[in-house]
Amino acid sequence: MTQHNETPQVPSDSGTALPTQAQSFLRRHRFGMVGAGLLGVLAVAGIANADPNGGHSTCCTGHHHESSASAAAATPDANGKVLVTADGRGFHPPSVEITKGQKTTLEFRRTSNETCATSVVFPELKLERALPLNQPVAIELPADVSSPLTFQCGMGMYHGKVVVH
Ligand SMILES: [Cu+2]
Repeated sequence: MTQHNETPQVPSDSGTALPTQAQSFLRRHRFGMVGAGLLGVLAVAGIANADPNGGHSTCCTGHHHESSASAAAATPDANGKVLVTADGRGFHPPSVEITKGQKTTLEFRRTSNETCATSVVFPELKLERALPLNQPVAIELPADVSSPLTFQCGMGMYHGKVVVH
């Protein structure tokens, strides 16, 4: 592992992890990054500086945090069902409001291959379900569900939540 022969000494502003992370990111994502190279480097620089885990730079390159966006929470229909789609921007809607004691089913449907949300995880329920493309996956919530109940993609990049009233 002698990587430093051509690498210029990086000034103190960006830390030591950045060059390696940026290189591996670009290797992995070149197929999707044509024409967006500079943008990608800038994005990775931001991720590498902001994320001490570093584990997220390989997934969800177009990730947008949804929590501050128009977060109109969805509520169940007459059958107690809520539809949630997963695509390259995350889960829609990112927030679901349910009524305590009412049987509720979340029906997930992944509508895009351009997403790493190929599964959905409910950490509090210790539940993970695969999300095959364009196939409904129904998850019935337990009656005694705690609030808020969170769900996320398999790598923990996209998040959603269920609030129980
Ligand atoms: Cu992800």
